Amino acid sequence: MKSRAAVAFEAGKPLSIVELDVAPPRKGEVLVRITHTGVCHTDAFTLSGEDPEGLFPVVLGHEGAGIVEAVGEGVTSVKPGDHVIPLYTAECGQCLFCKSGKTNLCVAVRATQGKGVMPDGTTRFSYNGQPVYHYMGCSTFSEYTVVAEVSLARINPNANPEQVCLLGCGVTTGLGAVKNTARVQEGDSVAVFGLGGIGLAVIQGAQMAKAGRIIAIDTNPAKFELAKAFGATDFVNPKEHERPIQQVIVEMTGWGVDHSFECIGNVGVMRAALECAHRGWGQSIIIGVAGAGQEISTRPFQLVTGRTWKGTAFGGVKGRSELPGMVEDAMSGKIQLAPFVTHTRPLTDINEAFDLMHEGKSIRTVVRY
Ligand code: NAD
Ligand code: AHE
Ligand code: ZN
Repeated sequence: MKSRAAVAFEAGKPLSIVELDVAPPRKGEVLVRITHTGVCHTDAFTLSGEDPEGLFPVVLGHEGAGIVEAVGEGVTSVKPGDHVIPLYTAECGQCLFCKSGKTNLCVAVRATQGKGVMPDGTTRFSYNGQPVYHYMGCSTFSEYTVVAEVSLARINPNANPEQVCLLGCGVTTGLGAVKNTARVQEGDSVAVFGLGGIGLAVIQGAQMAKAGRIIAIDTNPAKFELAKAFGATDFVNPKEHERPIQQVIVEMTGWGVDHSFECIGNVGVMRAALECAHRGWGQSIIIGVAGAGQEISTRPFQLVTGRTWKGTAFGGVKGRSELPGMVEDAMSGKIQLAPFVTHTRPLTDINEAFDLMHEGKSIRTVVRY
C-alpha cells in the first residue's frame, strides 16, 4: 500500500515528504495507522548523524499513537480497530530480561531493531523500489507503519491521541526515571538538568513523588515558567554563574541533592549532575543520549564517597504491562500531558517541529496525519 511519510534520506538534511510503499505485515507483525506523533530530541539526534545506530534512508519517529489496520499471521494480542502506542522498548514477557523482574530491556526484537529491519531481517518500507529502514521499531513518521506485535501497547480507545502519543517516549521516560530508576521518596531533593519534554516530565514525576526541593536547571530561561507550573521550586541558569554548576548546586543545598537527572545528552553536564549528588548517598540518573565516541568521566573519588551513577531507557517502564494504566492516569488527570503539547503541525510541516526544538521554542510539537 501507499503511505504518506517523512523520510530522512541523508543525515543532517531536512525530512522529505513522499509517498512510500508499505508491504503487508508478516508473521508476528502488525500494520498500524499512525494518527499522531511527537518529535523527540532523539529523532533529531539520529537525523544529525551522531547516532552510532543511525542508518539512512530511514523513517524516523518513535513517539506515536495509532490504530491497528491489519495483523499478520499468529498475532493474537491486538486486532484491527484497536488503539495502540508503538514501543521502542518491546515487552515479550519470555526473554531472560523480561523474566528477570529487574529491567524493562526486552531483547526479543532489539538486535534487528538496531539494524533498521523487522525481526526477519527485511524492511517493509520502500521508495522507488529501494528499501527504506525502520527506526527504533516504531517509524511513526509514516502514516502506515509495520511493527512487531511485542512492540505494541493496547490502550483505551477514548484517550486523546494528540496527548497520549507522548507516553510513547518523553513523558513516560521522565516519570519512570523518577519512580522506577531513582525511586524518589517524599521530601527528597532533586536537581533536573535540561527542561525539555524529558526534564519537565521528571519534574512532574518528582512532584507526584512528593519530593521536597526540585531544582530546575537550563541555559534557556524561557523553560522556567513551565518547570514552575510542574512543581519546580528553584531555578538555575548556568550562564549566570562563573563557577562550575555542580558547585552552585552543592552550595545551594549544603551537601548536594539526593537525586539528579541529566536530560540533555551532554557528557559535561552528566559529570556535573553526578558531582552535585549528595556525599554518601546521592545518585545521578543519565537519561540524555550522547553522540558516537563521547564518553563520561569523573574522579573515582566521587563514587568512593558514596555517589551512584545510573541510567535509564524508557524510564524502566514495561510498555505492554504499564502503558495502558498510564493512559488511564492521563485520562483521569493524574498524569498531565496537555502542557507538553506546545505546538501541533500537519505532516507536511514536520521539519518545523525540528526547527522549533532547536530554537528552544517548543516542548513537544505533535504532528498529525
Ligand atoms: P529537548 O531538546 O526538548 O530539551 C533539552 C533541554 O536541555 C533544552 O531545554 C535545552 O535548553 C537544555 N540544555 C541544552 N544544553 C544545556 C546545558 N548545557 N545546560 C542546561 N540545559 C541545557 O530534549 P528532550 O526531548 O527533552 O530530550 C532530552 C534528552 O533525553 C535527549 O538527549 C534525548 O535524546 C534523551 N532521551 C532519552 C530517553 C531515554 O530513554 N533514555 C528518552 C527520551 C529522550
Ligand atoms: N542508538 C544509540 C542510543 C540511543 C538510545 O540510548 N536510545 C534510548 C532511547 S532514546 C528515546 O528517545 C534507549 O532506550 N536506549 C536503549 C535501547 O535499547 O535502545 C546508540 O548509542 O547506539
Ligand atoms: Zn524519545
